Amino acid sequence: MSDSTLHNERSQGVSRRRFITGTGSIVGAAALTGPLLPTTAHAAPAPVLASGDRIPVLVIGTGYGGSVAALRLARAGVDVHMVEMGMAWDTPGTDGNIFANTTRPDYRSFWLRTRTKQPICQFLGYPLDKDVPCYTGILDAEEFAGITVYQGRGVGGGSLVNGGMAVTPRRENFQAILPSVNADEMYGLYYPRANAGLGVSAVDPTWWESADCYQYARVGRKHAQRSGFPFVFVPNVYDWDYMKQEAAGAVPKSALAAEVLYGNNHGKKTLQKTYLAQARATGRVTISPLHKVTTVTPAAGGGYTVLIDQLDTGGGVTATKSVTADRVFFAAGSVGTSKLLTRLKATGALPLLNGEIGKGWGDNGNVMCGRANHMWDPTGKLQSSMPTAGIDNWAAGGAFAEVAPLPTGIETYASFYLSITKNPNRAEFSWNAAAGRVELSWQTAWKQASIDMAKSIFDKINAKEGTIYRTDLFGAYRIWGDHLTYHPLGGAVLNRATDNYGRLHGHPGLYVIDGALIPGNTSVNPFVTITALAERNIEQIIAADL
Ligand code: FAE
Repeated sequence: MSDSTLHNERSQGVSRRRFITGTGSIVGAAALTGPLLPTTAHAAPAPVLASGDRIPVLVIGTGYGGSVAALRLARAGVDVHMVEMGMAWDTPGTDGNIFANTTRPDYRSFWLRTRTKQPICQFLGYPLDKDVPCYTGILDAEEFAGITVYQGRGVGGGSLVNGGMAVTPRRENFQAILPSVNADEMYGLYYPRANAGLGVSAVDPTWWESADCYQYARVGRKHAQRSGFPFVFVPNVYDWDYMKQEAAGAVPKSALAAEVLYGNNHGKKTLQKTYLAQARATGRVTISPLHKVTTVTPAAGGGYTVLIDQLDTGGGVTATKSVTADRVFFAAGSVGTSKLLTRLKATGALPLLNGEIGKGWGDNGNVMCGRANHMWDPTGKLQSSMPTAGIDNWAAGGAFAEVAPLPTGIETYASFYLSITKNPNRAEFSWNAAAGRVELSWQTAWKQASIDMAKSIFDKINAKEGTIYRTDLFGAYRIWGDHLTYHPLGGAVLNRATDNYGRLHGHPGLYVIDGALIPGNTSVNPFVTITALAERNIEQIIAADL
């Protein structure tokens, strides 16, 4: 302890000097005049990590779990370094926009691919994928043998690319999924805290009823209700006032210009605008983009040695840094965290992790489909890319279906849905030493359970409306988008691979704080639950460990 404290003070002194030279006097002065807080007298960590740094806390990943950890630790007076393998996404491209449009993918759109791999790969028989320059783009379509897992890459993680649907699950579903967590605390304290921190709000129902851009959702409601299904509005993190101004033509369009999958240039409250902005405002949080953690292993003098590859925008490694951290938070997302931990356990870098590492992974039961409506049921050529509603047949049929946009800019007469189902299958990550990679045991056939559950809604609607499924979205004559997930969950499950607050067994000072903690599904879209659970866990960790 004394050793590591000494190291700490020395390196923080260095960090502070670097920070002041590197960022100028205004921020430096603000940091110095801020309140003195418990763990250190030195206010600001280094702007980017340098090899040899000794730091109190390293957070791997800048998505929901990582952002919550950084903000709360910083507010408790702890200097935090975040490393993010993706880009900062704070600089416009030559077209003046930071992010590419969903309908016109370009070099910014995909993580190190030479050809796009769009979730909907065909339309009206035409293939949609196209060649793009290889670049550290924003959306990763990570391919395992049985499933493609879509994830956000960059400062803000999944918040950069997601639909912003901010759904708190029904309490009984949450209790069934995470029985070791006190639901009173979650629903009384941590879900409200997460919703406030994320800037979640509901769409104005009066505006929604008349807005052209939500005609597709009103058609979705009509069809759901005519078949007797509960249709529920769900909140979102989009700035609704901004969207109203978009609709009125008063501001640059974003949700109404089909921006979502490859980033949103204006109205979405991503983590960059919420948790991470507040974390940075403490003066105690630095973020190193294009830095990818490859190894974490116990350090001789206490704490953990972390190896980090610095990347260029072609994915090449330009430097490898070695830093020592007293505590490391794994917040690399369900897949990122699980892959790291599985490899580090198998290769002996973290030998004391328990046998639950890599287990309990699920796809949140994701399956997509489209329905072909009659000509008298147009869904509108203008569709907001931010969904507002879903069909809740969880109790009766095991499916919650998001009424999703298909923002093509033309009238498609299509209704499109992302269903979240109670798929019981769970996969496991394992280390393939010969191939030098982590594999996932998910099988494509396991999606049949999800298809059956989704059919509990859409077969009935089709029968009632006299309509059919679309077969032109996922490849020739395929009805179901059963090859992917947007919602990876699990792999380092709470109270199994970790204790009941995310402390990894076997290695004190290592924590998991992201979607890897959740055992495979959340019954609804997951980021509010990931955020709320992180809020719960970090509060306990700060109180008990720091
Ligand atoms: P995540 O946000 O994925 O952050 C992990 C971060 O770690 C990423 O930025 C990675 O680049 C980074 N990283 C990974 N490995 C490393 C490494 N080795 N070194 C350094 N950095 C690393 O994790 N959820 C909803 O609730 N509502 C929605 O409407 C919704 N729509 C979605 C739409 C799409 C297209 C996608 C892909 C996802 C959607 N999701 C939605 C899921 C949601 O974004 C996801 O559950 C969360 O982002 C997961 O949060 P985590 O903190 O676990």
